[in-house]
Amino acid sequence: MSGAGAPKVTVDGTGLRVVVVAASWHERVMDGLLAGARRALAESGADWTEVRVPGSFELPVAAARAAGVGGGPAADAVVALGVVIRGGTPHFEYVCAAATSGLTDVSVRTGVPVGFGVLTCDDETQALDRAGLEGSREDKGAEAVEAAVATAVTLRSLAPTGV
Ligand code: DLZ
Repeated sequence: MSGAGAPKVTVDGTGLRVVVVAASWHERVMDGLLAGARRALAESGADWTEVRVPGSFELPVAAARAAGVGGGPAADAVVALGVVIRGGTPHFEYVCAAATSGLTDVSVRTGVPVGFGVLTCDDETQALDRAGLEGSREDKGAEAVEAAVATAVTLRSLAPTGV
């Protein structure tokens, strides 16, 4: 998959409450993703809070809580940020699959959009290129925010489904 064809999404997120759940592996890349997410959130006008978890495997459970599972107020949108880099064992596939299916599940079950800002890369160079840092080609932290906020705004215009 390449970043070609990505839309330029600009939305007014004023009045929305967004929770950013961020993993902690690969600090330099994560710093870029978080900075991009913060820039996009500030531009959108949404209010946000951030929580950290150890690895991308833990993102779904934190996203679920942010989306109201287990009690407490549900955010209007959740943004999940993480970086998984392929190693020499099948661990990569398991962590990527758990994060992807877990976050999809949270979104569909709760009706709270989850922006997917989890990089799944062969090496650190690929990850840095997508981290929104100086010299990066893409800014996946910002893209994940824009997608989540835009979807939250869209969902407000649709009738509740009872899901
Ligand atoms: C164990 C592990 C490995 C090998 N690699 C990564 C990674 O590249 N990115 C990431 O976010 N997390 C990694 N983890 C940690 C798992 O996500 C998880 O935190 C641990 O398996 C503990 O549940």
